[in-house]
Amino acid sequence: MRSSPRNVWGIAACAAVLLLAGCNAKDYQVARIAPTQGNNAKGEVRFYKVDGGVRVIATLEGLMPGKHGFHIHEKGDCSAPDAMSAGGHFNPTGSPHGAPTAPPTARHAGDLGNIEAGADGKANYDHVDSMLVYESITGLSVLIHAGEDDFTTQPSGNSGARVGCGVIEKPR
Ligand SMILES: [Cu+2]
Ligand SMILES: [Zn+2]
Repeated sequence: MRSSPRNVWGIAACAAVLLLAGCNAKDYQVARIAPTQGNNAKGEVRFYKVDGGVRVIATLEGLMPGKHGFHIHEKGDCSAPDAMSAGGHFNPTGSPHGAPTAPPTARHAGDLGNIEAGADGKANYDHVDSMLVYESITGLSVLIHAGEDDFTTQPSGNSGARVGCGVIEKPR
């Protein structure tokens, strides 16, 4: 099988994680992001278990330039054309919406913040989240929004329509 640039990137990311935390070929979970109706967002979000939490590495394309709300949602269901089937933010602690840097009492576990696309519509994200529990996210969804998450407006940061959605799975 031909190796696409994205696969090469994935191998490179795994090698980078290997240096820090150990990494074998299947030691991560992945959400393959597909566009909702009328949008073009696509790409991949990987989750690695690391010391101090979960490392989230995303590579996306097809976005409008600028910031986009980026969250884990509570239902692993991207079937609706607007992805409303994915439900609200993953919030096992019953906390208000907030920034990923906020304490657990002031953010949803699924609040990953914003992902910022350049003029070419491509976006990268690489952060270790200290609140996420690796074992708890399988079967949930990752959503990309049309607008910026303001970290303040309840219950979801006023980040607008859902432009991309993917279910978190073990790689096959
Ligand atoms: Cu969201
Ligand atoms: Zn939230």
